[in-house]
Amino acid sequence: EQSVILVSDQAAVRTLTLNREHKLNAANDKLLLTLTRELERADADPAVRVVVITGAGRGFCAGQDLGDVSGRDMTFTEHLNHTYNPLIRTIRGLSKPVITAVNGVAAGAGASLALAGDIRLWTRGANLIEVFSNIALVPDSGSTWFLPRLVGYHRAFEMMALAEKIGSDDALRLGLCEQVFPDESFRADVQAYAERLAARPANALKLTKQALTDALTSTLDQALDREAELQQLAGDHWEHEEGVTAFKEKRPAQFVRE
Ligand code: T3D
Repeated sequence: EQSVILVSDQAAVRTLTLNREHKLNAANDKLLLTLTRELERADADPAVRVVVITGAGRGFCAGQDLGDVSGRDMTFTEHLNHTYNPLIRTIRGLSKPVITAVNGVAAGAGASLALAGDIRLWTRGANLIEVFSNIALVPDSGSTWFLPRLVGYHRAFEMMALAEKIGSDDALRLGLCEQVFPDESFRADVQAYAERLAARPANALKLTKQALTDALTSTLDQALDREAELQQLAGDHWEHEEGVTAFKEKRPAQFVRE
């Protein structure tokens, strides 16, 4: 049986590819649980500095596999707590940067997954649909948290209520992605971007992710306290010394040590 998640390493970048091409990588439980496990494995592997999540074929992820819902022996609440919620929590809690490389349509929970990355890279032809209301469900897997923080309540509500397709130009304008690359060179462009990120100071990036994530739900006072606490951890790390020394010696800093 073909694996639902393909795992490949190039340089310090681990790429996890959703692999249910015939259904635009719609998610079944096996895909969701395997993806979560592979993210945890990538986090624990010292050779990996950046993780990329992408899709095989012409889609990124069409959300929940609708063929798998009826006859399920779990309630919706149980199902979300068993599959999607641990996945999104794992991405947001990962100590390494996660790039979602959105190679095609991202719909429903697939849209939430696309938004959950630390860096979101899209192909020109990609699009995102908060498709849940088409089947009279509530946006889940973090969409209700990510989207209003990016576009505000009103635009988020409109996107969710009308389930209209957002193309890459609008996504860039609205802040749903950081970069748009041509379809033809997408895989190579994502790899090059990921390698650039992998050369950055890993400890400082880990702490930056923690600081930003905490600040999203804190007061300014709390954020200032948290910065002061995390800055100590950054300042005590060899990366900081290397950065300062490299600056003084007028050479590029070397943040990767074997
Ligand atoms: O716990 C819970 O279960 C709740 C969790 C919910 C999370 C959710 O994600 S709910 C939302 C579920 N997703 C959808 O409702 C999306 C359904 N799909 C679509 O609306 C469209 O397929 C797309 C807009 C994503 C893409 O359209 P298009 O025209 O590019 O492709 P297509 O022809 O519709 O799809 C291609 C094939 O993929 C097709 O199969 P076929 O006819 O060639 O055999 C289609 O049925 C299949 N497919 C696409 N999405 C799904 C799917 N099969 C199962 N589940 C899907 N979600």
